[in-house]
Parts: sequence; C-alpha cells; structure tokens
Amino acid sequence: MKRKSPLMLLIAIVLMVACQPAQKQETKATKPNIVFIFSDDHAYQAISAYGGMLKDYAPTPNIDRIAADGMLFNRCLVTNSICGPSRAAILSGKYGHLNGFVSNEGGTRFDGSQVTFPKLLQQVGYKTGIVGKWHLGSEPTGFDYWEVLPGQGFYYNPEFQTAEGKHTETGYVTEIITDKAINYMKQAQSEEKPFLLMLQHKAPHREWEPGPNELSLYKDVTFPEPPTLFDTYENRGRAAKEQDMSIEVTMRMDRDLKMFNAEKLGTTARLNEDQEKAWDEVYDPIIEYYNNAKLEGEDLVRFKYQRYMQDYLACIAGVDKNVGRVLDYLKEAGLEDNTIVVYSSDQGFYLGEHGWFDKRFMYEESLRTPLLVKWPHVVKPGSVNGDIVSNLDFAQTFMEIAGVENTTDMQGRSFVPLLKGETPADWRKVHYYHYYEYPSWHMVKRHYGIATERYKLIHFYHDVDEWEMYDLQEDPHEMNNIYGQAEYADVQADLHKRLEELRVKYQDSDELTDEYLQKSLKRLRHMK
Ligand code: SGN
Ligand code: CA
Repeated sequence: MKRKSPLMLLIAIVLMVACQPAQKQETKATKPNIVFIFSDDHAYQAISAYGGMLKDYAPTPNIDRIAADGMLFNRCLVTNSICGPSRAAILSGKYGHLNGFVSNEGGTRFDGSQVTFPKLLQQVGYKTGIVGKWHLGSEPTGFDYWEVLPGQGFYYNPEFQTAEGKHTETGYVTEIITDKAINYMKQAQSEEKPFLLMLQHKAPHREWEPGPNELSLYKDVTFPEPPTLFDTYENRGRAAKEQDMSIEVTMRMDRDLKMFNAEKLGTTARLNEDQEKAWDEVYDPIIEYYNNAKLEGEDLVRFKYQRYMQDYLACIAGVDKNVGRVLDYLKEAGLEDNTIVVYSSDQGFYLGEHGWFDKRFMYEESLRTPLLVKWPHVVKPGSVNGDIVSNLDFAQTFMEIAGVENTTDMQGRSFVPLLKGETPADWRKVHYYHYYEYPSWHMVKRHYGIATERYKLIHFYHDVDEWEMYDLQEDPHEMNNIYGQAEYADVQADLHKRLEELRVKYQDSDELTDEYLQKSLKRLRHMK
C-alpha cells in the first residue's frame, strides 16, 4: 500500500480544519435563528408599546424592548379570530377552508401531512422546535423537538405531551415553558445549526390564573374602564346583541374571577398545598369584600371588570417577565445578533370593550393581533408599520428569512420588505376574514368580511342574513352600522366588489362553507 507523505497529510489536515469552521460560520452567519414567541389571547391593548389606556397601569417593559429594537405592526389582522384556526393558518400559510382547520370545536384535527413552514425550514438545514400551547388535536409534525400542552393546558402543575407520552411538572406554566425553550436553544446552539423556536404560551387565556410571583401584583390597582363597557348594541345587528361573552352575563364569579365560597372549581383545583396557601392569602380578603359588598347592576359589572383586569394583566406580567428572560438569554449566549425575535398572539381580545371578554368577532379588538419583530441590522430600531399584514403571512416571511425558495401554494405574502422599511407598491390594501364556530362557546354567529384601512364590510350569514359596515375613521369603536346608508352607497358597492374578488382569490365560497358546516361543524354544541 502506498503511504501518503507527511507533507501531504499536513496539507490535508490544514485544509480540513480551515474549511470546516468556515462552512459552519457561513451557515450561521447567513441563516438567522428565529424565535417566535406566541401567547394566547394577548390583546394589543395590554402591550404598553401599543400605547392605550393601560400602558402606565400594566406596562410590558420586556415585550416593549422588541419594539424599541425593532418594528411594531399596527395592523396585523387574523384570518379567523380563534385559537386553532389561527395556529393552522400560521403553520400552513393558508386559510382554514384550505388547510382544513376552521374551528376549535367539532372534533377537527390539523392534518399534519400537509406542507408547513417548519418542514420547509428543516429542509434547508434548520433545527425546529415547539414548546407550549399547540391546540391542534393531532401530534405536531415538522419539529425536531416538540413538547406541548395537551388541549388548552393548565396554568399550575401543567401536563406536557411529547412523542413518548404525557407527564406532569410542578410549577407555573409560563415559567416552565420558558425554561424548556432556553434548554432547547442551548442544545441547538451546541449543534451549530440555525434554529426555529416556537415558544407558545398558554397565558393569558381564560381562566386567567396569575403565577405565584404575580398573584398580588395588581390586587390594589383600579384600572380605567373602556368607554364602551356599558354598550347596549344599538345600531348594530343581532350578532352583537345575541353573543354570550359579556362581563355582565357570561363571566363567572367563581371560576373566572376566583370568588370561590366553598372549594375551588375548575383548574384552580390543581393548586398544591403551598400554591394554594399563597393564593388564598391574596384572594381571601377580596372574597370577603365581595361577599359583604352585595354589589348589583353597574357596580357589579365594574367590580367584575376590575377583577378580570387584575388577573388577566397579572398573567401578562408573567409572560412579559419571561420574554425578558429569553431576550437576556440570547444576549448572554451571544445569539442576539443573529436571532430574529417575533412576538405575537393567536388573536386579539376584548378587555371590556362592548362589555365583552373573548374574541371571534371581526371587530377591531379581536381582528387585530399584536406583532412586534426585532431583527438586528435589518429592522430599524423603533420603527412602526401601518400596512395590513396577517398571520397568513408568517409562514412565507419565515421562509424568506430562512432562504426557502417558495414553490408552495400558500396564500400569504412575505413581509420581509416591510421589515426592511420598503412597502411594495402592490402590497395588500384589504384583508379577508371568515369565522365559523357557531353554535358554540360564546355564541358568535358565523361571518365573513373584509377590512380596508378605513372600512369594514361584514356578512353574518347563518341564523341571520345581516350586513354590517363600519367607517373606522368616523367611528373607531364600531358602534354605528352604516350599511345601507345613502351617503355611503358608493363605498358600499366598492366594498362588495372587493369582497367578491377576495373570495375568489382565496378560493372561499358558500359551497365550501356548506360542506364544512355539514362535515366538521355538525357536532358543535351550544355549551352555554
Ligand atoms: C375555552 C374557554 C372559552 C374560550 C375557548 C376558546 N372556556 O373553551 O372561553 O373562548 O376556550 O379559546 S373555559 O371555561 O374553558 O375557560 S381558544 O383560545 O382556545 O380559542
Ligand atoms: Ca386564543
């Protein structure tokens, strides 16, 4: 056998050593990590970077850091304001009528065999991971690591599901999810691969159970009331009048507001002895006050609103603190420069506007979701964008960032140009929406519609056949349905035309809707 000369060997070794790290360096330098932090039911009204009346009462300094270092989107609109459908749209880049997931209820399971953006990122060398709320029925696909909450998940001592099965952990869900996310990033960094992390919180979803460190944070704070807290739904149709999501009627004194007179109900019953002791120290005096006060009418609604805000915003304080932990970790680990951080929520939420909690309606508070993006050296710090973007765009945006050539039939559009401060001339000026889940929780009637920068046209088509139209410039709180008013006839005709165009563009139709109503929604129950 012919032996290699020592010189040749040396050259070979030098070449190997010189080339390998350079290659890795290049992958790392050209492919940024993506950290997608996603919470459940986080209203933009409860993020101080968005301004608004709660900003000084319940600030979110860590989420605000993302806006200060990056871009805040003022009009990110969802395709369907409800959990599973939002998540399915994000993964697939398609509306529910095409990805098959139109409703949380009715036994729908996300078809994990379809194309999703995490699968495409894997193909270009990304490590992909998801931890936290999933809520899509089937097991996650397209992830190298997944550890999710079964169903809605629990706040205290949550269960997690992995490919191996379920296990329970002790502690508070927002903190545990963050611990797991940081561990995942450590692991990914040691593998020297660019990574995608989907860090999906349960908080601040109903029943709004604050963590041990935030339990007493707002207990003595009185929050300002929204001007529409006592809305009577005049000048609107039956959908707004017949919903079941009001603070007055629907919100439960015990499970939602924790005014338990006997043993704890619902998920609060999961507290262990120590957790319960800390809990009772905070809630017992409030329960005592409530029992003595014998509140009625508007006073009772006001009390409920304050209780709701105290708990909801305390859950968010926990999320915010843990967002801070992630940002700090990225910095300490030297990952900050090459990591994009996105903060968003599955939809918006009512914080007493129109007298409501929950979401579902195409009205502004639930149609709009927060979106903040930090991308060092690309996004100008402190920038604000007012273009219409959507959760439908997230997949293609992440694909462009990761360098995936888009050969899919996804329905969104990458907003990377917007992040670079250059809105294309043909960027969308109108957004299409479709909500299906009725009859079901909160009894919001099925509707579809469009939103432009200034107007909305909405068709409630089931149970009723009613149109609503709003002029957001004249009527930002959407209190006055102008559909059919003579002075808006031209605008109305134009909106109808654009609605039809979008239904064709996105391939939605009455026939498809009927098919879904018969198939996946026939088991929807009235759960009042
Ligand atoms: C639960 C809540 C509802 C909520 C749905 C959907 N009820 O059923 O208030 O609208 O989730 O929320 S609760 O009594 O269980 O709190 S979603 O975020 O998953 O879409
Ligand atoms: Ca949600």
